[in-house]
Amino acid sequence: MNNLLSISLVSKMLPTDYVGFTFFIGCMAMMAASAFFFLSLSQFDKKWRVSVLVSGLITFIAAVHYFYMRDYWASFGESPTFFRYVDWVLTVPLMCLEFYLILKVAGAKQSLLWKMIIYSLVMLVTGYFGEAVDPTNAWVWGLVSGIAYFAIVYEIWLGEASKLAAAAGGEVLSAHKILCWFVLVGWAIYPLGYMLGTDGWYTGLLGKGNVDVAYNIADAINKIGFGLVIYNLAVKSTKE
Ligand SMILES: *C/C=C(C)/C=C/C=C(C)/C=C/C1=C(C)CCCC1(C)C
Repeated sequence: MNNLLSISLVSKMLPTDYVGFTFFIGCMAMMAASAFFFLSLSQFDKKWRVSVLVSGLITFIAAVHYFYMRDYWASFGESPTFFRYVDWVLTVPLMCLEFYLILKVAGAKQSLLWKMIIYSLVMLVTGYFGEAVDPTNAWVWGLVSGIAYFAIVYEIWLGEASKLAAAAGGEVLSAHKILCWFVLVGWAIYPLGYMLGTDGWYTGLLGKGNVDVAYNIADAINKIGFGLVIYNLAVKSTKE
């Protein structure tokens, strides 16, 4: 049997394997969050259901990847970089979709959605090249990725998306602001993890660390946190 086929869902985990532990907790947290979002759907007005559904899809897609990643780590003791990036390529555009969906009340156009999706794909594809394809130039790929990341930050904090949020006002504006902080602070954990996991001019400053622990913590904060902000917005707007 080849290596991929022999991956099983029950592999050994040592008590000292804290990386494996964060993968395990990630599986459970993402699953629980998905159940929570899906089961809450019927309580909301129709126009909010899609947003909460997308929150659930984000954590559900992550849950499935976490099962694979946990097992990959347990079997090979290596970072599951490929599954990690497949997960992100699916879930980060869905997070861009969340911005678009809540800003639709203020007239957000599809061009805003596509712009953000393109920025996020540039950010992730270049990040993958730096980690998996051309790690000797990790810092160059990381820099390009970082520029795309700042384009997203700019768009939501100061660009078109921020203007739409201001026009929407009320609960949409407050939710948008919290999501902006998630992207600025919560998402910044990823480039930090990248710098701990790759070699570059920054290695002397930061030292080396476990990239998966950083990514797993960041995913839990960002995917579940993002979903809860949307959930909260849906609860408040349904009551009004
Ligand atoms: C659910 C997954 C999320 C929100 C993933 C977000 C990932 C990033 C913001 C990654 C950013 C990166 C950089 C800004 C530079 C280095 C390479 C990356 C891809 C780690």
